[in-house]
Amino acid sequence: MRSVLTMALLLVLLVLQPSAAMAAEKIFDLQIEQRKVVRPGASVRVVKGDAVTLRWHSDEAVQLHMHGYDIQLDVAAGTPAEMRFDAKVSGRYPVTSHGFGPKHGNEHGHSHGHEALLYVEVYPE
Ligand SMILES: [Cu+2]
Repeated sequence: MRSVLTMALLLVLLVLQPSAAMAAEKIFDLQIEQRKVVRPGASVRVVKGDAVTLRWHSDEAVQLHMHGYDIQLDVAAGTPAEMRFDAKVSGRYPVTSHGFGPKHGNEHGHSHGHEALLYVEVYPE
């Protein structure tokens, strides 16, 4: 009886394994220098289901905004800060700046630089 249960459990584990292996934890270290992301291609690619961390490093204080997932993050100069999200919806999402320097926090409203710093691309499974 016990071995049957063990077998059943093994089967369940074997069946579950492939899908569990597809979702991954992905961490990206991103460096901003002189108001640009230092990274060839300037996009981050993940797969739907991934648990994603964008770890931002900047040489200047900045408030970042990832569109779609709508995450805002304040990054201080020289101190890494993290954006974490589960990539539940596929698509291409720009990360823009709400302003560099120490003053942006007092600004009203919601303004962006005209250029995206980075694109996050979430691919279907
Ligand atoms: Cu914004």
